[in-house]
Amino acid sequence: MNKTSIAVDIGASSGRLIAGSLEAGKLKLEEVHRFNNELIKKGDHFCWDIDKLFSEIKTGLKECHAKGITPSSIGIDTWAVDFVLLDENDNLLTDAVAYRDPRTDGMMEEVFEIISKERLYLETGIQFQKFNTIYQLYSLKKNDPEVLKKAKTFLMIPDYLNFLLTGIKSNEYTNATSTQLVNAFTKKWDMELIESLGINKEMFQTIKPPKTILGPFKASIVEETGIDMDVVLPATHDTGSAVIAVPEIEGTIYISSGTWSLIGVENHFPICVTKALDYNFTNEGGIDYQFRFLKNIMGLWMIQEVKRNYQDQYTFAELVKLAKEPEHFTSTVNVDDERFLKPENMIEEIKNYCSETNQSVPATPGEISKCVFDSLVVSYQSAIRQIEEIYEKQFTKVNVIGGGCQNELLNQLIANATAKEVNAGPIEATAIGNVTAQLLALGELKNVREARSIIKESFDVKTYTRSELG
Ligand code: LFR
Repeated sequence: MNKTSIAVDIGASSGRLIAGSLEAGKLKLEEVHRFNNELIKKGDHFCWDIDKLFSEIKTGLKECHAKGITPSSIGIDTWAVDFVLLDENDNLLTDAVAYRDPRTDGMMEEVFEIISKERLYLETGIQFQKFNTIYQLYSLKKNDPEVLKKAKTFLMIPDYLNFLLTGIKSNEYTNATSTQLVNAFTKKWDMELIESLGINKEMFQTIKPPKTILGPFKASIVEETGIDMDVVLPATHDTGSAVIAVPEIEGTIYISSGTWSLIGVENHFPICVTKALDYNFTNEGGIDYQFRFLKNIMGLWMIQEVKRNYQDQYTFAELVKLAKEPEHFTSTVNVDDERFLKPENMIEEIKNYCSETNQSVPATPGEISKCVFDSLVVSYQSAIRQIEEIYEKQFTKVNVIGGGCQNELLNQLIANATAKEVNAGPIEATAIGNVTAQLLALGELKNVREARSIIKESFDVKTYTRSELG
């Protein structure tokens, strides 16, 4: 009988447990449990409710048991960069502070006084985002040095959830690279860099790559959930899992479309040239030590916040529909401006930006939404131009993957703006990539190449080309 793996995929707004297995040469998925995730305020900081997330995983495991699903393994992926610290008794020393928290304001500049931006990029290949773990740790060192001194263990969010399930501490490779503390060439913690920042290097764990069988559930978890299996490491960074599910990667620019839009290409080695630094492209570690040469674009977070600021009066589908109406409204914002990372009110921030840049100020939900989608496409187009400049070649295809690929308007706008073939799908890219890594570890699949051709046969992909109206 074919083996089943459970993908736990937790994003900024929701989490799911999805069972995946091979059936008659195709990959089949079944959603077992879904729950909400959101930022909560704890004291002065925006945090993730890590206890709730763990309890939802256990609820999902009980659901598996109740449904008679008997998985061989489970793998967890989440967003990147965030972490917790544990004390000598393995108790939490910190909350799971979220990357949109302003604690890192100004930290990047302070770190550059210790290590130059160029050196940091040459060694890690990682883009400069003020929320990277390196700046979060530096902020702790400045504002809460005692906590950092007491810390015995550094675990990123999926690492911590894995620890709660198995009692085993480790740092998974793909997520570790997002800290900007891993050397892109040795694939190990850059201890010299960590020391130069005055951060305790003992707390970092051995880095383990995707496809590692971490170990079995603790007895207490088996008892509580009624189910027993191995924890396997997928690419625990969600984008790392998602990109595994790009069916045809050669010659393709992908956009992993969710809360963020991650736009880039897959590479066999890191590209740390000056132009890549200037354009702020990252080289995040992937499965089999491939690299994701990509850029973060503010993504659907913009429309998620707009929806929230309209008190959820409109669904996403309604906002998309409304965005089609104001045909002559053309104002755009620079979505990558930090002011959109966590504004008080996204609608007001967009209006202010338009007014400050002497453009028509959007007034209706349709104009606001059109402004968001048009602006995202401007940013995609510019990133594509930069990739083509660095690669000195033209790409003919764009593959949009993830939940955001269901936005038909956005797909069409990309096709119109780029004149490239836009392939939308698979929607469940992250869960597919997560399950794939586990099935590889279990010997159900041979390699990523084979997995991609199975993924191509198993899931719908819709093609968009430039329309005459565009
Ligand atoms: C997407 C993502 C991005 C990362 C951002 C913050 O969910 O993981 O890849 O840059 O969230 O962690």
